Amino acid sequence: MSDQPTVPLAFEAISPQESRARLEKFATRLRKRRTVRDFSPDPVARDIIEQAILAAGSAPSGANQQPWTFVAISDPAIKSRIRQAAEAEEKAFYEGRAGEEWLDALAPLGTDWEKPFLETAPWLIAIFMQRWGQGPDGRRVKHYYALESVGIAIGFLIAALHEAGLATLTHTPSPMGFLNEICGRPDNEKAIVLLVVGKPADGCRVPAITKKSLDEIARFI
Ligand code: IYR
Repeated sequence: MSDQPTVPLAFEAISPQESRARLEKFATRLRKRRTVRDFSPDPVARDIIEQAILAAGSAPSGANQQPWTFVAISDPAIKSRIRQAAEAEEKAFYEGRAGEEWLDALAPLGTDWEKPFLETAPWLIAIFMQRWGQGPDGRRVKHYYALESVGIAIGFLIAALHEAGLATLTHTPSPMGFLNEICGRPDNEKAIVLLVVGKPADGCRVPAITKKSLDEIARFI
């Protein structure tokens, strides 16, 4: 082992019974998460968003470089600019750029170019990947597995917000370059997801889709 400083692991040993009981609760709750496109304008307190971002920031990352920036947006004027820019991209996407095969794959979701939720929902969180970092001397620092790391952090964020009783939409208007300008992020950062966050609208409905079974997604060898 190296002589880097260490601290004791905060580890709580539990029995298999306790594992099962906890998983039953946790997995049952996670399975109730659904992507929502119909949001209530009800506000959500900033400290709730802060705690969820802190949970996301605890995710593992390549060389612990934590190559992410979370921009949480609640200002109606900024949300409106984001909606305008996103809808311009989405219109081009749905009216040709996507191609027939992609549009066929999206058909069960019933999506289209209009994105009113970008203004209705109380929060948008733009998650940026830092393609490279900056050393104290201003020189570029290579980031390892940045995209994988950001993907894991976004998973933590979605799970934390769900646990907090909030709904999310993993929105990916493509391309998302406009977010750098609107959010004031530098060129080394690339928007990966625009997460829409809030409470679902009263009477919100979601597509009748299902998740694959264990047999379909897992192999034990
Ligand atoms: N970005 C578009 C299209 C879209 C693409 C995928 I892949 C989805 O899972 C859902 C939508 C939109 O947001 O409508």
